Amino acid sequence: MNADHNIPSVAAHFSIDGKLINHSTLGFGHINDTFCLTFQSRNTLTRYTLQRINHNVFKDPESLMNNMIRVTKHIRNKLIASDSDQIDRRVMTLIPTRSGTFLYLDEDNNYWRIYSFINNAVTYNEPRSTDQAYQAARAFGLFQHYLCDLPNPQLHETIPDFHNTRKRFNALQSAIEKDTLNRAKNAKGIIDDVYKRADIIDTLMDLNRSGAVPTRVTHNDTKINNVLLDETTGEGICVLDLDTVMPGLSLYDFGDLIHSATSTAAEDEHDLARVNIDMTLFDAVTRGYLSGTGPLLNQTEKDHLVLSSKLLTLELGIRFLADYLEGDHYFKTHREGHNLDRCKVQLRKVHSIEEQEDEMNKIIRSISS
Ligand code: GN1
Ligand code: MG
Repeated sequence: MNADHNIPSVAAHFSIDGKLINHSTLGFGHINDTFCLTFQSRNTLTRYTLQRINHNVFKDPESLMNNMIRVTKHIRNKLIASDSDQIDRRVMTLIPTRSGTFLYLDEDNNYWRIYSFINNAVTYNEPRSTDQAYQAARAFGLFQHYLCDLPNPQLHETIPDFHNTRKRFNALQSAIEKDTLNRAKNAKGIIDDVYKRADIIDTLMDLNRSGAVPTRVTHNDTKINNVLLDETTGEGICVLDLDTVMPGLSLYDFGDLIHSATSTAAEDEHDLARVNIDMTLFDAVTRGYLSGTGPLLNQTEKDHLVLSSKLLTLELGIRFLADYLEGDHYFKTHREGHNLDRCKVQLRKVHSIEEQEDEMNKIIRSISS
């Protein structure tokens, strides 16, 4: 926990009854700081999730919160309209501050927000079964389905060009050329590996520009640990981490799901021999995602599921590598060379996809028919 933050004083600005009796860090996110708070009111204990928004990454927290309010309200209305059970466990609930907004800005210019804590639910960094992979993917698919008719205006772009792979690639190139920390020599093989794949960098954006693949409201960070699964039933219950929900392509969400939910190795696994894209999990994730999106995707989108798996896996590798070369300012790191290790895992996954492309296409054909 960051010793600089006075959590009780932050929590006191939110409209919560009772006394804060405990707080601890929570989750494995690379960007924001997350804490679990326990309040006692008479004999009842209630938990909440407190987050500090990383404003170096999210430059406009007010607009971001505006997105989040609209998105959670829209989903809540959909759940009500469909007579869903346990609505408060299926969509995040923001807690207002004592002045009635949803953001508290402290003296050090940190932005804070609180949600209700969803009990009896868990996240996984890697899937432990095909059912978990299916459930996580279905929840993200459903999420996109719920948001397909979000009324105008368009959501604010919380990180401009977030999945603009061309810009990500150019940023990497410039980091390699500058090589400010003289780290490129540690990454020679992996840099070559990325450059060999430069020909696919523009593919998804080109499909979008031509109109073949539409812009939709997408999550844009569909890592498997960004969805809660019910601890008892295993059902994918609630999608988290809504900071990057904005205009995007469905294929971004599918591709990001594939690299995070079809591999049982950690994102920073040292032993690359343990890293591969598992075809049973690929089958489960694809089924889950398509069952959630329902009839939403068009044929061109369906035809590019494998390509998006490869491109988004590569894109994240590029981002990890650029951050490593630039001095690890973006992703939180916990050891030396952490971002380089993460990049190697992503590239190993790209290889694994290339090795199994035919099999992946076969799986998709069999699901579609
Ligand atoms: C970050 O915040 P978190 O840890 O869920 C990142 C994603 C990456 C992911 C890789 C805003 O997600 O884009 O895919 O790390 N989020 C942002 O683990 O950059
Ligand atoms: Mg997260």
